[in-house]
Amino acid sequence: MTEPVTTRASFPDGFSWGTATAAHQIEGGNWNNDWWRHEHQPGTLCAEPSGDACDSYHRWAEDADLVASLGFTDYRFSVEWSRVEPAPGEWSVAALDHYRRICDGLTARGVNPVVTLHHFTTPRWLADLGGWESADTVERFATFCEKVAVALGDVMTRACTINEPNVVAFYGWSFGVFPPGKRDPDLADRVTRTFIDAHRAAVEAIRTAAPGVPVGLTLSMSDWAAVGDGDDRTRAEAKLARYREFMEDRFLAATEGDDFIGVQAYSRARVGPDGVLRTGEEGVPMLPMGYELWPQALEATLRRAWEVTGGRVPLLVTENGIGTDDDDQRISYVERALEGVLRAIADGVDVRGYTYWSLLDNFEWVFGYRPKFGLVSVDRTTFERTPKPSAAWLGEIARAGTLPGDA
Ligand code: GCO
Repeated sequence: MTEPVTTRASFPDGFSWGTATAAHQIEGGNWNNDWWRHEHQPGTLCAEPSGDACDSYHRWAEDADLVASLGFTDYRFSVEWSRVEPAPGEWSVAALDHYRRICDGLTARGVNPVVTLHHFTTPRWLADLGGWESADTVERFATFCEKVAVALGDVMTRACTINEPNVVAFYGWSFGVFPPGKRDPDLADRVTRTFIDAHRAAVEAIRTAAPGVPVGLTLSMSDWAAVGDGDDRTRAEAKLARYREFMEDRFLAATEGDDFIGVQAYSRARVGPDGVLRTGEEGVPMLPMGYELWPQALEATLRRAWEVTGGRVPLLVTENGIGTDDDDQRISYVERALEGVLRAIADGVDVRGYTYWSLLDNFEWVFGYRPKFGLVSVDRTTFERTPKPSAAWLGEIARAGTLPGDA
């Protein structure tokens, strides 16, 4: 496929430039959640346990220094529910204070704290009570959001309710590789509905406790493509429509009235008559994550989110990135993705910011520490952080508000 020529232009004034992490992937020692248990259970696909991760629970100030010195305006991180509410109804003041210190520390460095309330992990006790299969979790999550919003309301600049609920529902209950490792489409459907209700309840709880803080959902989206000819093509298209409905459209419909939609895109999903294909198109490289190197995904998903929601809610790229050992490949992937963002903006899509996943090489869930998404590498023994060339490259774009070569 030939790509359209980009009309190079600057990003709009006030466009935010961030980098993201998530508690379980960087903090270390999060033994009280469902993922930790999953990592230690025999028979899962997990490559290795998360262990100390990047020790960011203790080294958050070093991370904040990096974000600020590289030139980013925003840092998106998540609060770990199992630390804040280690047992039902038991709230840790110390944990909330910890996250408040991070927000204050970022602000002092000139960086906006963007807080995610749920990023894949659920307290063990809650998982044991049925977790997202139980409608009771909606209220428990709203209460948790309220506690966090009360504690951080005056120091966070944006709140993301639930990170990729579609991925959690699909991989946890349909595909069976995330906790709780089930393969039951009806349960996956029920979990999806719980997530949607929980998102709405969380928006309300956060708006009440922290008025004025923009709040939204962050959704994993793919550039879906049907392949095949004739009847096969027709069947592929029907399948694609069902996937999209399950993975994306139901969630997009639930963002009505939100302050932003967080679009998260990495690659493309090719669908044949029997489902998602595991092989890439000839000539398109496959990444170690098992999907195609497809920077076009970001532009496609931004345009689709905008179209499906009728342009009623502004968009933010809350994640985009690439797991690769080749940092030049990272730079060219991000550059192409950003060109797509500029094209979408030029066509009137209201995109307010770009967030690279991730600041650090970190715990990539089932894959363990093998995939390297970070702008900064982390020594697995000393935890020493070393910025890669892509970190300075993207930081410079953030400072300038234009792609290299543009005036
Ligand atoms: C997400 C994931 C991140 C992953 C990233 C790379 O929000 O998509 O939660 O945690 O690390 O997507 O696969």
